[in-house]
Amino acid sequence: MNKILVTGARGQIGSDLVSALREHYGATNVIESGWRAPPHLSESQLFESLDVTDQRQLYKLIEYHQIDTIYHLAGVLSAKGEQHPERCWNVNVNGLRNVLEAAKCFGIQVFFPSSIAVFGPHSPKLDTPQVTVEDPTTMYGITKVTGELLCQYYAQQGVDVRSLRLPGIISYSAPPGGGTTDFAVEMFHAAVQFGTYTCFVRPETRLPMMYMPDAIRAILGLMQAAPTAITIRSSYNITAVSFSAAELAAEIQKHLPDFVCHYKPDFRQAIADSWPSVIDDSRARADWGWKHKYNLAAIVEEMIGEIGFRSQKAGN
Ligand code: AKB
Repeated sequence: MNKILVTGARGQIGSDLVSALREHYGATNVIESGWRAPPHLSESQLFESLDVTDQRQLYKLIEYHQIDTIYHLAGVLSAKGEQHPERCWNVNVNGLRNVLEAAKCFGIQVFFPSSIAVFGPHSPKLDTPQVTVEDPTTMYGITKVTGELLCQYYAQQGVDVRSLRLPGIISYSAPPGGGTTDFAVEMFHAAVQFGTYTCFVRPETRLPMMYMPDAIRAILGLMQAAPTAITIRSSYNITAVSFSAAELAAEIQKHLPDFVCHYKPDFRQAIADSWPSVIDDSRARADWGWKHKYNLAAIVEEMIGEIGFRSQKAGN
């Protein structure tokens, strides 16, 4: 029987992952946690306030709910991390260490989202291999490299911890919060609502991306794979598509021909420039059968449809 704790449950990935987990494992077996309780909770939605840097609070919650699986999504993303580096280190590293210590203590399975941010200017930009130079320039990237090493260390001590180096995630249900790949999601919303967007990276900036339903399938697929299939305990490279800001704008214009995109790069350009454009995820595909479903055209079609439908419903 799975009794699941999701940290950072109200973030971009958490919002969709919690619904998928509730569908798979039953609503009452999934406990959401985060800084603040959401304003509206139905009776079957279990929520606990949790600061992952507080080890005692975490242990109490695990014991009380008899948790056997943690999806540890609480974290500070790349752009926010540059504005608050100390908080980024504290939440991303100390929070993860608390979760892994608890996992060792209570025999808990853990999912940890790493990122393409582990790579840096000396990592190959194209087909970035699973094992290569990792020299991140951001505090966020540094915390993810450290996190991966912690995962590998605790795995050697018997913890069943599994991880993915996620690319930019695109979704319509919850907004991303403080990342560099956020321009992609922002562009969709601005295109539908205002017909214009000022993008904070240059048009030729190309990054690996993935649509949320693919990301959810990847996370669940990894966690459900037989332990013997998992040959990498630091973190798997994983990807779906790579496109530039200009290619995304052009694909959106196929649906919204009047859409205009302007470009005004800010500090996030340097972060994007330090990351790979296309990564090689062949180990994930070979080890546990990872396969993406959505290409750029399919992502854009669904995103435009869903955002349009939702803003019509909201009367915008
Ligand atoms: C970010 O932009 O910070 C994240 C990531 C790629 O890890 N989306």
